[in-house]
Amino acid sequence: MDLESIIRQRKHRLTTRPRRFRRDDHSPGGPQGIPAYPSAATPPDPARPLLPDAEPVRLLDPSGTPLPARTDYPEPPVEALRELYRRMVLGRRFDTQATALTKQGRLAVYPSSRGQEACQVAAVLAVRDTDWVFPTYRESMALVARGIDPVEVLTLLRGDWHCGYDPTEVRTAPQCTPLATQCVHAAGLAHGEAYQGRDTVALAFIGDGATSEGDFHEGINFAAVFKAPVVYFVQNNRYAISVPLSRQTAAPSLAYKGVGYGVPSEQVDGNDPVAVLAVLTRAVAHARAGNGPFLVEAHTYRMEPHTNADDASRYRDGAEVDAWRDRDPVARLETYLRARGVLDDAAVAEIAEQAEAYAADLRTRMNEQPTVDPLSLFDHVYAEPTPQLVEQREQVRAELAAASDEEGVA
Ligand SMILES: Cc1ncc(C[n+]2csc(CCOP(=O)(O)OP(=O)(O)O)c2C)c(N)n1
Ligand SMILES: [Mg+2]
Repeated sequence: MDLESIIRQRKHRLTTRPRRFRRDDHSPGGPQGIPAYPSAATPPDPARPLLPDAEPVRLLDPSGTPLPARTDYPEPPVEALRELYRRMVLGRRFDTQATALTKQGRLAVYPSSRGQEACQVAAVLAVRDTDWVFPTYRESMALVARGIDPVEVLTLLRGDWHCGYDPTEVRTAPQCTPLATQCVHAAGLAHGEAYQGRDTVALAFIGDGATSEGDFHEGINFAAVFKAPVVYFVQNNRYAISVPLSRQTAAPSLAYKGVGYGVPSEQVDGNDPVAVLAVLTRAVAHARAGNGPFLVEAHTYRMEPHTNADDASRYRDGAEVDAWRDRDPVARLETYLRARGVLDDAAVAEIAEQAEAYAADLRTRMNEQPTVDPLSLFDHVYAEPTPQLVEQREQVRAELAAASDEEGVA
């Protein structure tokens, strides 16, 4: 093709391609046909002060007794609370099974979220299937509570090279190990979705320690400026591996970190499942309504070591762990639901049975030897493999072929 034809073709493509957006389309009104995307000029939700309550929101006391009702955080419907309980029981059983699988050599590593069941499960119940979730390595329980196959959830921790599930199908990003990177991804996705006129909310999980990372600050700042519908959910479990909260921040609450970016925030008792669901439901509604991001800090506790490879007795006292055992979120919700008359011995036994069946199925499937093609190690390293990579691939292929010949002879 001569130069003139190429230019003509390019010009044609440029003029006929649908206009995507211009910089000034960020103003209310947006591109034609797309509902107004709230901009920095949109006034903030007047009902939401930037500062969180001085005390974490709590609707049940640690024994499961209801506290006075709050008009700002109405109690979720009882059916939702019953389902929350069921998924928390299943989640806890999943968690103990995953820890056992590390001891059997079936998982390379597992970061337990025992003690954080209220946060893990209520968070995914507060969003829709069409919303996006951005988890960290700690959120395996949240992902199974979202309905993702537990074997797919554990694929990465088994040592496979991919995350097991299809992120676009389940609208859940791969679990992030590099701290806080998911905060930026969530801001970008939420911005894009809102810009295209969809009311998707992005829920980004983050730990207390990771709020010291630059990506957390960059993500929340971007989301605030562009009013991207993100809920940043900080699970303050008191430790970043061995580093206690007192060495992480001098702020009175991690929720205060939202204020500097113009993001309204709230603190919640992270071991009170009813309060976590109520606070996150409102935070998600705030973001979905076009008011921009929201930050929630849940005060909770990691009952187990950082991962199965950690020895927590080297940096924390057993008495501290025991004190948190008394604030167990599963027992707390069970007591409350029994008192409300929506849970009895038979229902508790049935849910426990479901949890056992769930764990047994997980055990069986995790004990099957995975079939992984060793040559897939070389896929997706570069779009065009380098000569060295081609050579190494050939070396491995030849070794595998020789090994299978030997097996055949023996
Ligand atoms: C950028 C980066 N720095 C350091 C690490 C190592 N690291 C892994 S987990 C972790 C602690 C994170 O603590 P926190 O954010 O409180 O989450 P938690 O593990 O308690 O859920 C650290 C420092 C990492 N994964 N990524
Ligand atoms: Mg932590």
